[in-house]
Amino acid sequence: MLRRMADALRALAMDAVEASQSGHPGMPMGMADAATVLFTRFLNFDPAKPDWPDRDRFVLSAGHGSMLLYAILHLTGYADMTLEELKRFRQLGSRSAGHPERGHASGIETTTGPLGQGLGNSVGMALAERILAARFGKDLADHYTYVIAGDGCLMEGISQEAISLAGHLRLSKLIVLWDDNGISIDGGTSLSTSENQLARFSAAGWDATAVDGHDTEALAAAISEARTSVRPSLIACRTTIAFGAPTKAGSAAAHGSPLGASEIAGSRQRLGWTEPPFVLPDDVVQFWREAGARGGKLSSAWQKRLDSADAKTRAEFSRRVKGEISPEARAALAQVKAKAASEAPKIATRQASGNVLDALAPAMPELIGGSADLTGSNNTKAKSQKVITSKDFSGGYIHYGIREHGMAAAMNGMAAHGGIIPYGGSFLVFTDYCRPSIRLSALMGLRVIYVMTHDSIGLGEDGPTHQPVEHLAALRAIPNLLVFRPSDAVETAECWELALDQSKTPSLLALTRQSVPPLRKDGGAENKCARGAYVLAEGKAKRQVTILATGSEVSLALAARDLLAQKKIEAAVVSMPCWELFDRQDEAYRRAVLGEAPLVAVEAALRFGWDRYIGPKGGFVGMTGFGASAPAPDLYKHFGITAEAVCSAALALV
Ligand SMILES: Cc1ncc(C[n+]2csc(CCOP(=O)(O)OP(=O)(O)O)c2C)c(N)n1
Repeated sequence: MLRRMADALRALAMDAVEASQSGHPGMPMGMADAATVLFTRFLNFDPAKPDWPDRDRFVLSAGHGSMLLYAILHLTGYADMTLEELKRFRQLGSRSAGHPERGHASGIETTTGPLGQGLGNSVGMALAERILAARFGKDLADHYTYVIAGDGCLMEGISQEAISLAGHLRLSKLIVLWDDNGISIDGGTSLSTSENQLARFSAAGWDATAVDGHDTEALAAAISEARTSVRPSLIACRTTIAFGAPTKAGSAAAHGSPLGASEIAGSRQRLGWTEPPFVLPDDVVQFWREAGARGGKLSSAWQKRLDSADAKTRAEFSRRVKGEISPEARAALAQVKAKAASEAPKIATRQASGNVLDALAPAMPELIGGSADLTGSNNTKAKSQKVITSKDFSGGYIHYGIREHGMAAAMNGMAAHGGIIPYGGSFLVFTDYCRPSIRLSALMGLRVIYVMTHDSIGLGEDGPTHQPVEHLAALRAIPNLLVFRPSDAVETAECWELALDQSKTPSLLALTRQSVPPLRKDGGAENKCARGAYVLAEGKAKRQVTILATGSEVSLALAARDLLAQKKIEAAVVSMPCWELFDRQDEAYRRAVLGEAPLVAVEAALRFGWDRYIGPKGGFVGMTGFGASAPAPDLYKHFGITAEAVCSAALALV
């Protein structure tokens, strides 16, 4: 029966790809046997309760094989993946998008398609399980993370970061099934790789074994074995792409285009599948539904365990899974804002961020921090945070190593898993090293917080390789990402509060290495950064010019305002820590902030993007190219980012 159940997946994949004349039939046909074994014998899931927190997680990292997942979701009884949805594969508004998209249908744990990302996410999911188990015990958190990955996932650089982190942390409940079919788009994988993957995984601390990916008993034995391992496990499933297709099996021709009518007819014959397209035999459906129903008992038993837990544990677990901010965390935020306002420290915003974390961490155990080997520079580790190790997952801080991409993908996995709010640090310039994952945080709508310090030429001597100039613009271009650039300690605390409050949006804090003067003396109930931009200093009489600034340049704008005042020019200064939030405000507010007077913007970065506020005729003081290696004050002078320059730019407009 397993074979016929797998053939149902093959038939649905062929038929859906044929119907839409688009998609990838080969991978689902090749991995159908392995997926059938996994879903019928091992994976704990409940289509009636897709969000059951202790379900096993399944990640289709080879997202181009999306039909494999959709067919399984349909057959196991997920209500929203109807046969109609399969017939509308890849059509506008269908749940069965080209690649699996989190949120489009229940049972899709994460968005995949950019190869390797799913594998990276799975490391975060497996880590999240360990962290929750350390706090809540096996009764509430005890599940596996299974991945299907292809050659492409393993070739991508991100896989190295993911694998090596998982091996180091001994994420023993992470099990990867590799679709070892020797084929990618250009042809045989021998065109481009000759790596010994088993040796590679072993070297990273994994168990690695190979099986015939069409032998269901061998697959089951390998998965059983992997579940008992003390290390993460790779199972190389040797498969034939488009298994069953008479001429295209085993060839790249089956990868990314419909098989065509005659090849499909031939496949049906070979497989002994006599049903017409999208028709499923009752007995096969029944077996699949039974596999889907397996989890009902498990999820109810789990629910009983939660219900019988003590009230405090129950409430805390539920709060964390819902992603609600506790009153204790709110109080800590209020306190740290008030403290920043009253003490008015002249510190770098990275340090101000560190102060926020020192206050927050004890009150917010769900906050899991880390850095890609720049902990001391990013100020990401709170004093109270214990380091998470392979032997002890009860801590709150992860040394991700020099693996920005792996860190970001793992954070996406943790956020997608639920129960955790991840943040992680690096230098702003290295957002380039993890941009694909940042983009996916945004696309999926995950609360992931990027703490990116050394945010301009203000970092000084490390020079242009380390000085971001185009990064703010590039990050602001990503939809559904809040880019914050706070100007002082109070704004930093406010921006942290806003980032934590976004349940469906990632945030990035761009923070200075260098000290900045305190600008805000009020740190009360009103979060001024919440509107994205606000008038920090108004003109005493009618404004003649408005200066827009972010982060470390807000103090320059204020100094320029003083210079202008000496020349009897009335200038207002607008602090603009978050463009995206400002753009969401109503027109009246935006107009009131920007005013009617000519506009000058100052930001130690490229002008790119600023024209939307200042217009093509507006003044801009910032960078026009790469930075240089020198002490920060010399660089600001050298590149002309000074109060005098802002003053001149303003004078040129009034
Ligand atoms: C980062 C990234 N680069 C390129 C692609 C385009 N692409 C989709 S599938 C694929 C080949 C993948 O080969 P493999 O994982 O062996 O899948 P199979 O051919 O076995 O289905 C490529 C290059 C992608 N989806 N993501």
